[in-house]
Formats: sequence, C-alpha cells, structure tokens
Amino acid sequence: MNDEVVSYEIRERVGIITLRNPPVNALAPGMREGIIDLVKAANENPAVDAIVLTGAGRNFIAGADIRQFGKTRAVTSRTSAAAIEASEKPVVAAMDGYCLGGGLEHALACHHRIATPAARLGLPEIKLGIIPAGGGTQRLPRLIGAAAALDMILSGRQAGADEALALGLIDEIATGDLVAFAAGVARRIALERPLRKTSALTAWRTADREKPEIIEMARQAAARKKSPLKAPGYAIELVAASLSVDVDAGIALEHDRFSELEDSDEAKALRYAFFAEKTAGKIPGIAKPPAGDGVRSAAVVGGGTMGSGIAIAFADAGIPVKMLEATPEALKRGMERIRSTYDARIRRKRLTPAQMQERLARIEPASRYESIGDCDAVIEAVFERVDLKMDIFGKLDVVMKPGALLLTNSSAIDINVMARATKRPGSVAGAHFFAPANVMKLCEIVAGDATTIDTLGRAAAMGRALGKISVVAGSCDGFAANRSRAPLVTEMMLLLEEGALPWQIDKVMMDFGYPMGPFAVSDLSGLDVSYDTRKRRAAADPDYRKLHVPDRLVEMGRHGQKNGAGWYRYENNDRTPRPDAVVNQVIADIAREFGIPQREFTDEEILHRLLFASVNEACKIVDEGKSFRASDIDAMWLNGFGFPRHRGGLMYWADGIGAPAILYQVQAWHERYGKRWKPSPLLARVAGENGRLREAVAPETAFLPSLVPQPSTHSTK
Ligand code: 3H9
Repeated sequence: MNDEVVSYEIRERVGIITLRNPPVNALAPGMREGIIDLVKAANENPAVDAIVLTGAGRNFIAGADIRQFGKTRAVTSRTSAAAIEASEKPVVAAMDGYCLGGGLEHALACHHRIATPAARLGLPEIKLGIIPAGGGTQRLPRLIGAAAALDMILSGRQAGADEALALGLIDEIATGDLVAFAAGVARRIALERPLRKTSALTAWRTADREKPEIIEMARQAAARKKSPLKAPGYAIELVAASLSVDVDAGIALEHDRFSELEDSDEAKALRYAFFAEKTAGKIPGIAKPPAGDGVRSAAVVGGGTMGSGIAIAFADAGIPVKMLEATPEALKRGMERIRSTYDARIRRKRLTPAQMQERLARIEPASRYESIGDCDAVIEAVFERVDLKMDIFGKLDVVMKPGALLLTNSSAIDINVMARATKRPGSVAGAHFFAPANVMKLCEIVAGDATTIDTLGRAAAMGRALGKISVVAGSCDGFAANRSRAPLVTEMMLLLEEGALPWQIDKVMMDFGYPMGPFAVSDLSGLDVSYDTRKRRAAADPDYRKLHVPDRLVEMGRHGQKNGAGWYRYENNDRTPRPDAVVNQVIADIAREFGIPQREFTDEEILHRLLFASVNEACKIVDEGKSFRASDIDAMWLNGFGFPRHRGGLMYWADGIGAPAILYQVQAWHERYGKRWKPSPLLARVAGENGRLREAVAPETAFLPSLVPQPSTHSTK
C-alpha cells in the first residue's frame, strides 16, 4: 500500500479510505493498489462494519492519471472497482468536487453513493478518444438506464448533484461535513443485506430492452455527426452489450476496446491537446492568478457583432456587463443583436425564457463613458481604426477607476499604440476574442511592451472565468493566432490565381477534419472585414503581395453570407454555400490579366501549401518570443480556428510529417515563390536535430520584456 496517495482511519466502526493526490486526486500509481488492500483490510477487521471511500481536499477523483496512459499499469481500475463491489461490507462513495472518469467508475462499484451539492459527476473519456474502462460502460446503464448512460458517455458532460440524484446516479446529497455524513450512512446500512451491487441490477434491463430504438437512435445520431473518432461507436456498442450480455462479458469487451483505443493516434492527439491547453494557461512569472482579484463587473465599448458577443459571454458567465455605444440607435441595435442570439438559443432549446431574462438583466446599456468607470475591466470592441481606438483609450484613461483592466479586442493593431494613449500603459492589454465571441473558446491575451504581469494574469483569469482558454501572445501584427493563420489565408487566395477553386480547397480542409472550409468561414465573417487590414498592410509594406481575388469580390459588393454572395452564393436566407460561376469568372479574369499559368492541384498539395505556410510562420512567432511555446499555437488553433482536435493542433500535426520533410518543402517553395516562404530559423534548427516542433519554446531573452524573469529571481546569493 502506498501511504502517501491513500490513507486509512477507523472512525466508530467505519473504515475511511481517503485518496490523496492533489489537486484533483487523479488515479496515480499506488492508488488502485491502496484501494484493494484497504478494502481487504477493512473486510478482515472485525472492528469495522462498513467502509467510506472519499478524496482528500475538495475533489473525489478526476479520473485516471492521463499522464499514465500508454504505460503499463500494475493494477487497472477494472480490478480495483471489482474489489469494491465484491466487498462483503458495504462501501459508501463520499463525493465532493470532481468525480470523473475512473473516479465515477469506482463510485459506481460502491454500494451507496453520496455527493455534496458541489459535486460534478461525469465520464469524459470520449473527449480523450477513449471509452470508460473501469466498468463504466456496463455499470452506468444498469444504474441509470441506457438512454441516460449514452447521453453521459457520448457527451462526456458533467452532471451536478441535483441532476445526479434525479437520474439515480447518487442516492443522497450530503449536508454538513461530507465524511461525517457518509460515515453516518455507512453505519445505518452496515447490516443491510444483500448488498446493492450495481452490476447485479436487473430492473433496468426489462425497461430498456423494450426500447431497442434507444440504441438505434444513438447509432443514427453518431452517423449524422460523422465523427472521425472510433470511441463513440464503441461506446454505443458497449452500452448495447450491457443490455444483452452479463457484466463480466461486457467488462471484458470494454477492456478489449479500451486497449485498442488507448494508444491510437486520435487518443494520443487528444491527450496532447488536453495538456497543450493546460500548459497554455501558465504564464511564466505567475504562480497562480492573484486571489480575490477577479473581474466581477465589466464594460464593453461597442455593440457590434464582436461587442455584443463579448457582452453575452460575460452575461452567460454570470458577470454583470455594461455595453457602451455612441448613439441610442447603435445601442438599440446592439441590444437587439443580443436578444436575437438568445432567441435563437431558445428556439434550439439550449436556453429557457427565464434563463434568457436572467442573462439579459446582467447586460446594462450605457451611453456615457462616466457610467462605466467603476467596472473592473473594460473591453474595447470597435472597428479596426487606429485613430478611433486611440481616442477611446484616451477617454477610458480618464474615467476608469484605478486598477481597472483596459483591454482591446483588436485583432491586429499594436497594443502599444493604445497603451500610449493612456497614462497607465501597464494596465493595457489585448483580450482578443474570436467570432462568434460567445461561442469560440479562445481568448488571446496580448501583452504590450509595458503590460504588467499582474494585468496579464488578471486578464487571462478573466478569460477563464468566461469559460475560455486564455493564451498569452506578444504584440505584433496579427498577434500569435491571426499572424500564424495569415499565411494559410494568403496561400488559399494565391492557389485560386494558380487554378484551384474555393470549393475544392474547402473540401480538402473539411476532409482533413475542419467543420467548415476556410472560404465558407470567410463568407460567414464577411470578406469586407479583412479588406481594410489588407489595405493597411499594403500601405505599410512595399513587398506586400496583393490578393487580387478577394479584393475584386469585395469591390463587386460580394461581402459574404450577409448579402447573399461572397465566395459562394446563398439563396433565400439559406446558409448552404453554393458554388457560383461568377467567382469562377473573376478568378479566370484575374489569372488572364496577370498572366498567371494555370494548373491542377492534388488534395495533398493544397493541404500542405496551406498548413506548411502557417507552420513556418508559427516557428517565427515562437522564435521571436511572441508566443511562449509552440504548443500555445496549437491551443489557439484548436479553440479559435476549429482545427480538428483529433489531429492535436497545427504543430502536433506537423510533427507527424516531421520537421525535416516540412523544411525541405518550404525551401522548395521559397525558391519558387520567393520571400514569403523564407524558412524560419527555428524550423531549420528543429529539422537539423530531427526534433519536435511542438516542444519548441521561446528563447527567454526574446519574450516580452516585462515577463522575462528579473535577474533577482535567478540570484543565488
Ligand atoms: C479515465 O478516467 C479512464 C478510465 O475510464 C479508465 C482508465 C484505465 N490526469 O484543469 P485544471 C491536472 S480518463 C492527470 O487546471 P480545473 C491538470 O493537468 C480521465 N492530471 O483544474 C492540472 O495540472 P497542472 C478522465 C490531471 O479545476 C491540475 O490537475 N478524466 C487530470 O480547471 C488541475 O487541473 C478527465 O478527463 C487527470 N485526469 O479543472 C478529467 N485532471 O496544475 C480531466 C486534471 O500541473 N481533467 N489534471 O497544470 C479535467 O477535465 C479538469 O482538469 C478538471 C479540473 C475538470 C478535473
């Protein structure tokens, strides 16, 4: 038994087994063995009548230790859960906080389950490309029925204590001290026999067997989703098996399926994505976001698409927000936009009218700067015009209370420009949201030269409070996210001039796993949005390569879905993109005008041309210290651009091809197309070492001056 990760005490004839692996009690080596040994010891001890299984701190168990996947386990959750269920003395699960994956599976094997009101219960394995493997696929449907079990396993979502009680997933909600409450229950049921074993439950069978359509509906829904993953299909088959075979056979099948999935490419990529996101949240120089310093009220300047989306994100997160607009008409339009977003959610049954009212009540329209001065944070979300932004930051400087975060949602303009318009540049940073701001999970936190660590930490914590993945970047044109994607956009436009078509490129990217092709996305956000940015870049950079096709389409008035024509045409308010001969004609005209030779492209060439361009740029971004780590770029692409998660991220995917092969191709395109393909020194270095791009980190000296650890930190006095 491992004393460090599991402890045991006897309180008035109840043996209490406590798992100890802070912060979330993930099942590390030694814990399963500890459970088995202690259940045995409690059974052999005549001074013990019943057992409580609990977690130290504020969580039960957040699941198997994800870092241990792919390594040999001496004892599996299947075995320790079986030992619990086989106990001759009742075992009571006492759950607080996270009770996920292997944690919930151990609880399912207990004879009685108790949770605090704060408990969150779920089987999130599907998000890691695997299936529950501690008997969860067999015990859960036996306990709560096949339909509810499928919902939980396939969504990976967490249920709160009230829902868990209603589902029959727990027996009681604890009041007062959890362990004392659970020990009391353990004493109460100590002598009840037979013990209630979840695998022996049969009532569910009759009911569920009479409804074979439950499984069929799940199969059809999965087929419609066209998931590239194996795990959902396996999970459905396993729940189906729980209806027809005995528990041992079901668990054996579960074990086989899990063994196949554990080291699959998709599961490895999804595990990588999990840790890339966790790592992205870490800012060197900050141990933890300052406690008690969270944003409790916010203001958004601008009620356009982005501003209203950001306001919704705050309202959804329960944070009161003011929305400031210049004119009553613009304010009215912004509030209408918000209301129509909520109406759409009600139509899709994702929100109740009462919830909508609650959230709308958190959004206060404002028409004067003075009225937002007391907010903890303000986010400017107006047009990308430097003069306008400078004017706004000057006004914010006057009205905002000391210590307020002054944030801009700019997607490209240098943060230092806004910072210089204030007398408190240390409080100014970027909080760059991605459209639609209330949906997309990325919040890019951008540091200017003067931004303090405290400001960055608080802005990142604000993003997390909104349910976003906050990733820090340095200030440069496009910051890290858009700057790394810009070469992809350039290449997709230039491919058109060379003979590819938007729908062909979109298909390649959707086959790769994107939910939408990049041209369809551009139609959604509007072709006009990037038009001004291109003009600005062209004016600033004499080498700028003009993108003729999108410019011409914008000049023809084709702005995308919003006016029914962009890269595609749209009919009668239908969002289906339809190829349009007008676009073929524009492309052909431009190729002729500029004498560009036409040719055919393979799918692989299209994919590589788009993504290698961005890999090369991402390497430059890391090398210049505009991102802390290459894996941060992956976290950005996954959460801001819909990069297929089962491919891990841009840099993870690139490693699958290998840095040397990418460098070779980048060099070839450099010779052929010129400067824009100049290989990044970091790419060349990693290729020379045959290393991993995803492990690249910024040179300490290159990163944001205020964030480089100060000499005293390294002092060895
Ligand atoms: C499973 O159980 C399979 C079984 O069926 C059978 C297997 C044989 N492992 O996210 P946070 C770390 S599959 C290792 O910042 P939060 C995390 O990296 C597993 N580490 O806190 C971080 O470390 P650090 C099913 C883990 O409050 C620290 O804990 N379970 C694990 O925002 C704090 O985490 C899951 O998929 C883990 N399982 O969110 C749950 N979990 O400080 C995955 C956390 O060094 N976990 N860590 O950066 C989560 O979804 C979230 O972490 C959780 C807490 C919701 C629990």
